[in-house]
Amino acid sequence: MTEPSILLEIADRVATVTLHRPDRLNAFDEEMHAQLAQAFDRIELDRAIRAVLLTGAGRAFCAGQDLSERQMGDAALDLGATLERLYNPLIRRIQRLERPVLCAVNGVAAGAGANLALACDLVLAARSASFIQAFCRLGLVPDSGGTFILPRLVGPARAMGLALLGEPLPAEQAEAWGLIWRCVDDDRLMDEAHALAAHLATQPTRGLGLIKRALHASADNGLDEQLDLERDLQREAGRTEDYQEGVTAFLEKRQPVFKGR
Ligand code: T3D
Repeated sequence: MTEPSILLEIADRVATVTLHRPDRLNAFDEEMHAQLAQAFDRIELDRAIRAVLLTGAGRAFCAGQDLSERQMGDAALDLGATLERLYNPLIRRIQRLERPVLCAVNGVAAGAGANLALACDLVLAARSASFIQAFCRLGLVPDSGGTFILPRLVGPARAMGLALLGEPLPAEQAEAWGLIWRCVDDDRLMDEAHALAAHLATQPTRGLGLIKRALHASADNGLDEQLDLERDLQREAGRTEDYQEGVTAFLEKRQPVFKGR
């Protein structure tokens, strides 16, 4: 029987998704894309899942596109079409999922693998991990949201350097530059990632989803539009059961028990 290229485990309201082609450094082939899409289909439908943890099996997080699928010298190969069909929907659904998506970068993250990690809401990386905008080495353009996300996270000068040079950015530097949330010791990565995912899964899920929506929208909005959006989203948040619980628990001087509703 062939090994699955995506592992999906659901426990205690957390869905853990593992990219699982370790001998190819978890590079994306068509089958891994298909299995990852199925995993997200399941996560989107299951409202009991309140946090997602994405990581990689073996020594790498993800080496981007599996280049052995691109050796055929096919003049008709349309990479725009593969972005449209495979990578772009993946990035969009991570950003639009109204539940927190945490990425544990366990090793090198290259090409679309780097930008997949950076599209997640919180990124923890092992100290030995690195991020490589490998596209320029192949004559390609950073994709999977890289040209949008990188300059917003690290500023235009560093984004340009990363994209034009394709040099590995070590996890510690990535943290210092504000590219990721935190760099942790390798042997602590998965414990810290599981603990953070478990925490997120007990929080006011709808409120967290609205926070995601507001912060993503701020990339394109002016202050006036953003103030209007905050008004609308706060109205929605204020109607949740979790808001009622948060206020009640505060006044009763106890820990809140949020239900994600
Ligand atoms: O095509 C489209 O649809 C457009 C979309 C493009 C999106 C993209 O992601 S383009 C960018 C593609 N990715 C890369 O260019 C990265 C290629 N990989 C590397 O540069 C290096 O492997 C790493 C820096 C990631 C890691 O280096 P290292 O020295 O730790 O490992 P290695 O020895 O290079 O790799 C180990 C094995 O994984 C090796 O196979 P082998 O020799 O043991 O049989 C290597 O060929 C394989 N591997 C690594 N990356 C890929 C890969 N095989 C296929 N595709 C890969 N991307």
